[in-house]
Amino acid sequence: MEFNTKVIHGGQKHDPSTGAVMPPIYQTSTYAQSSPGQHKGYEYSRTANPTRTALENSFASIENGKYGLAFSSGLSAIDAVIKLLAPGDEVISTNDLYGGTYRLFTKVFEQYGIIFHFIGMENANNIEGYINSNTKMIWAETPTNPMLNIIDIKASAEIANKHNLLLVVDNTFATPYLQLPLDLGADIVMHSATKYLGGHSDVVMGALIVKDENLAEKLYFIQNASGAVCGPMDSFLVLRGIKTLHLRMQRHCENGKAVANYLNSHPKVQKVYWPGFENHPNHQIAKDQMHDFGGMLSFTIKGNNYEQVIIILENLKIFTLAESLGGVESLSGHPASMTHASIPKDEREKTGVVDSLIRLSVGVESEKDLINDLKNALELI
Ligand code: P1T
Repeated sequence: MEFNTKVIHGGQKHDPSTGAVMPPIYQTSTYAQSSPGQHKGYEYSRTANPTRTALENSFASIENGKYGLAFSSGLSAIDAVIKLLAPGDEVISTNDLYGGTYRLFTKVFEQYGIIFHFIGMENANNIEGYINSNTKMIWAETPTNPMLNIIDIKASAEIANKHNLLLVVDNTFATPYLQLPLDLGADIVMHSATKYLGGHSDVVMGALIVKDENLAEKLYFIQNASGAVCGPMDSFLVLRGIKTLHLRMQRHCENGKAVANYLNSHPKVQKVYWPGFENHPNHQIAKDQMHDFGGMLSFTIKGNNYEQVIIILENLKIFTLAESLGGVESLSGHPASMTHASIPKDEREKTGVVDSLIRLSVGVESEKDLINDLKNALELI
């Protein structure tokens, strides 16, 4: 099946009891047994629930994996991955990543003796210098949040393979419509399904997808043992969202390109971060590993003036100032005070998260209205 068919049919079957085309929302915590241990494959909904199973099969299908796992949030999916490790193990992570991931690594898992190295990964060769006998995992986000840096997945996978490390790719910004990390050699794909997979800003959820059975078994064990699962209603909503992922992503990409080009030519804009520009440092890698460039971008204004940025953010009418991204509606964000506030100022400024940086999640509205909205707000400074 091709991707556009997989988002609708991949891993799905009609409900066996009624023929329902969409899986029912199995709002149940438990399942009757005719005798101890005699059941129809479901015992307790932390372990498995049929609506969640349908979604997990869809996750596996769209990412070209074999096994999918759904969690209560993106962060609980990340939490499950790090629980594969033991005290003393080391992780090499990109230094430009979602602030909540950084907080989970540094404030929670460092307490349990896991060591994280945050490095620039724009040049994959940088990774090898940090590998030692305790290194177990490489954590990559590409494109990165919020600087839209691109990490070469294939080159990172070659390094991971050579040193017997797990390569995890947070595919939240790209989605499988744009890139397929497992096909490029990654071991685990992670998503904040809250974003493009759900697509309608009405659910918080996380996803993991793997090919390897052994790894899947370890992760299913952690999913059940730690228990950070999502409910059947949320599973239903994300499954419904995935059915239009290809249509939404196509428009996100078109609008993202239009907005990036508009901002790039605006006299008050200092710099636009978007991987589709030929002068983006890893534009060629983005072209090779992605089908298009997505709907996320960030920009700074000339003079790096915090007050002016606040004026812009307060006066955008169609772009709503809010955390999150990837929904049909356009959102604006101020990473320094919102999504990346948990990263110390000197650390975040090293990667470019300065006070005047604005992040846009470009939605699927009319391109003309989005550009006018930005034009009107920028006129006020
Ligand atoms: O919010 P949650 O579903 O727990 O997912 C965390 C997460 C993980 N990875 C990436 C790349 C993310 O962007 C996120 C969540 N990000 C936001 C809420 C945000 O506005 O950037």
